[in-house]
Amino acid sequence: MTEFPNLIGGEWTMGTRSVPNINPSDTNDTVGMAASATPAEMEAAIEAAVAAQVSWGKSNPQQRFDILDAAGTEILARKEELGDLLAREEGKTLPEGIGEVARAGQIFKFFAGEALRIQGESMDSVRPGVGVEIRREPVGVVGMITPWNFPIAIPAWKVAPALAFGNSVVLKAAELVPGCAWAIADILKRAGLPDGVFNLVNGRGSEIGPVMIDHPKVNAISFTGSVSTGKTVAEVCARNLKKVQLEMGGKNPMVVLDDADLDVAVGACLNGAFFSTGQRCTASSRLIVTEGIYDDFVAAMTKAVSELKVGDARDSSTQIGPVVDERQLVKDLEYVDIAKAEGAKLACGGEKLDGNGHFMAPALFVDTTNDMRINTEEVFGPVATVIKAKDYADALRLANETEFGLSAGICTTSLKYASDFKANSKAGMVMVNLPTAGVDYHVPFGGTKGSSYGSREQGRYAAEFYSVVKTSYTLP
Ligand code: UN1
Repeated sequence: MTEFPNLIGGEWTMGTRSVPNINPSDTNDTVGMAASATPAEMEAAIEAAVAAQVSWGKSNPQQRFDILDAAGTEILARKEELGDLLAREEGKTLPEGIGEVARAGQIFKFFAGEALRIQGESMDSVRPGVGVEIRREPVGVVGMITPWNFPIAIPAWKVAPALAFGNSVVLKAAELVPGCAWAIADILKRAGLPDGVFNLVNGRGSEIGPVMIDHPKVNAISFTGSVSTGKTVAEVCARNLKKVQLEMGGKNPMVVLDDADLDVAVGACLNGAFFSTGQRCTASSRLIVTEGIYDDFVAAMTKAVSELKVGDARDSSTQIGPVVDERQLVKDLEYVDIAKAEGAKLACGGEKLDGNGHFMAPALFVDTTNDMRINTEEVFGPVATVIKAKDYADALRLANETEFGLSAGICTTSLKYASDFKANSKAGMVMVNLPTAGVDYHVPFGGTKGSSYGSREQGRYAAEFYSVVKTSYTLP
């Protein structure tokens, strides 16, 4: 049986406890056994990270470049194999899994380059003869908590910038997807990363998470997950005066205007709402459609959704893989019932499908209103709704009327409406004629309101979280 051990201070360890990694497409298939760390192992990993950070923080940019670049090269070279592991443990389709692995490789390459580009500033003081310098320094030890839905890309976009800026890392990946996190650990170790600079501590979040976020020697926490856990993380970090960054949920609107190209709109909505089984915080879960195109859109969208082929993630004919686990499937089906009880009209799907996996027919609700629970709470599954809007102004209002603000899209052929939407959407990311999900790796990622907290992830902006500036004054 394959084992996915933790990596603590450069040592692989299965510890005293392990849990099976189950394939959501076929629950009879065990991908391997994953180490499940104890609080004491989390403590040990933090101590290892503290010790290793001192020299890693002083390492030169070439060393960091070489290691991150080598990791990126290996990830890209093995994208089919690792994409298959991802599809097998998480349930993304094979093309999605391979695409995500490629993205992780590109992220490592990007941040390899960033290690060479860490910049400072120098300027004259306002006092005569005095010079001022501003330098970016590592934050120290960064703790990371990552979700199951992007098992390799999200760890990559936290770990790569952390290392590029000279920090050491303790990563706790989601229990459902230990394989991809283990692959990153294995690749970094073989790329020559010194012991203790990167530590993998998978285990039960409720047991080892608090040890990490409350620990006085962990200087910063980067978290992606639910709003409720995120709030707790922020509270504990605030109490410890710890730097914190949170990426949480979304209830992302996709506006479809009368002048939209119907095929483009249906394509963007189908991808945004249902690809990756709708398990993306950037998923287009509220489709806000103006009156003139509403009936045509609903007819075309219903047809497209009902034709989606749900099945084993690694079967080449599958378009939509399984829901990640039993608990999430129960939650998705509960939301279908909630929506029905609220008076939303089910156009198609919404039922559990037969098979050895957690399969669900993608659900499309029509004639919904923005105040229904199905439109205010994040489902995180293959469920989308259609909301009718009078005109553009009404659609914009509905799009912004949410406690979240991650991503927002508009389908239109009008430059005027596209420009107005980019200016007036309250989301952190805006897409025109594109799905709300599926972002680039070299530009900032993040939202407003209940979706994000702290500085942005990814691209050059990652420097804000993974470094701290020092200002020095010199009188020669
Ligand atoms: C994407 O849509 O390409 O958990 C990325 C999530 C996000 C990542 C989405 N943090 O879904």
